[in-house]
Amino acid sequence: MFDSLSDRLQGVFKTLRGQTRLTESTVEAALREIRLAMLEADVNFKVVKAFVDRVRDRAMGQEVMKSLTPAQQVVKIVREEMIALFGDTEGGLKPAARSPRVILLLGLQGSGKTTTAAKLARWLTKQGRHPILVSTDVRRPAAIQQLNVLAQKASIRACDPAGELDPVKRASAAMTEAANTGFDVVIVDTAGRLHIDDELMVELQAIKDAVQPTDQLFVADAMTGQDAIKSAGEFNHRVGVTGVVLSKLDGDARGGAALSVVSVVGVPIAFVGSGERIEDLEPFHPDRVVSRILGMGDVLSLIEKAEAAIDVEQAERLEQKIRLDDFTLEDFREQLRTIRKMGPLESLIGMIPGMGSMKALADHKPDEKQLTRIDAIISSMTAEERRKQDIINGSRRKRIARGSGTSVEEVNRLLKQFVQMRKMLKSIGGMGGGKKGRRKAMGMLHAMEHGRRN
Ligand SMILES: Nc1nc2c(ncn2[C@@H]2O[C@H](COP(=O)(O)OP(=O)(O)OP(=O)(O)O)[C@@H](O)[C@H]2O)c(=O)[nH]1
Ligand SMILES: [Mg+2]
Repeated sequence: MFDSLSDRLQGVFKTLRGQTRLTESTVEAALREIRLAMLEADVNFKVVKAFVDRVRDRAMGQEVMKSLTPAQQVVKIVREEMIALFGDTEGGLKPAARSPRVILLLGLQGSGKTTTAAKLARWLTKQGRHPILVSTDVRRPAAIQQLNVLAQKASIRACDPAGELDPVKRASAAMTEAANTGFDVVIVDTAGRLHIDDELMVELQAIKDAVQPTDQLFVADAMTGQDAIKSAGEFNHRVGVTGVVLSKLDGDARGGAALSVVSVVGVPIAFVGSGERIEDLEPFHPDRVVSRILGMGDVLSLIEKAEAAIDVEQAERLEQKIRLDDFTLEDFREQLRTIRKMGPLESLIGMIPGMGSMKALADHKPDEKQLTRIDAIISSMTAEERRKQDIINGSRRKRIARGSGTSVEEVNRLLKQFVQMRKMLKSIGGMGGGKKGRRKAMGMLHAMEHGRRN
């Protein structure tokens, strides 16, 4: 998402930076490009117009045109105005005193409510909360079962009173269970419709009256673009919406919906869903998304991802090993697997500053297949070889290459780089533990990933 918008805007900035002095006509030309780029990304046209007008007002100002770095000033203005489009509020859930917190999920059919319910429960668990899920979707056969299955996968309790087919009673049962058993968040999944209809609205209102939600999150399928915005507006009008969850941002959504929703509906984006896995939900951070669009990288998200995937104990064991110079190919393989748990490498690389443009990276894109090969090579070694790589002589190398379906050159390269990496790791190993140490270690592993290709 946002890829083409990002490319185009970065192109505009590049042209601007090429100018030593900005004139009104160069700024006007840039604004025209920005306008087109945003319209093409499916941003609501009224939002685009207001945006461009605001940027123009500020960019044509005396201080900007006369400043020593007018182009940078314009980039700064675009950045600030874009953050303002997102409402300039951090995503996630606002603190609430009430317990249990009750989250009602709303949205059209297939928008991702049920999936989001489970993802949200998982996210809350990570925040130390104890959520309970309940489905009130009695209309679609198997909808209740769908939530139960997802809940089970995520080890979350789903309240499912046997034979109860009244949506309000199902929601109330979850409230009672939460009160009796100490769950501090109740997540209520609701039925969807292809279009907004009165029957559904009456049902949602009844559920709302019964559970008195703290949050009413509208789940919008980002792929449907402006339609998602329109229905968010209607739900807001009829039942009330306190925040939006944009789902399916991993698809080929152009991003316009995300950039329009706050201006059009007036509620902030709380979370974004970026995949079908239960982990694929994150609080929305406007400044980071804007930085990503404008090509400034998204280091914070990257760090968070890395920290979520690394289990602390494992990281400490690793640090210890590095300090004792006892880091083996076995550990290396384990680390590679950890990196892969963080998600596709391409998406991680995209977050590194200066690497925003994937196209430029096309010919040295780190390649998942290559990682599989490295894993295969290490797995073809004996346990002893993995512990003491020095014993891997010529004939062993041949055997390993054959066993892993690779070549002796590849085995050689891997071993050479492993030795280099050990050296690098050792030199940072003495820097002490804690978060900083872990981050450093991750950074080194990434460096290794890059080194492999050189
Ligand atoms: N790629 C991707 N798929 C998603 C995401 N969120 C949900 N889906 C998929 O979208 C489909 C519909 O999701 P559901 O959670 O069942 O949607 P719903 O709103 O509960 O649908 P109804 O209950 O029929 O109204 C499923 O196949 C999900 O796996 C996402 O962030 N990315
Ligand atoms: Mg559902």
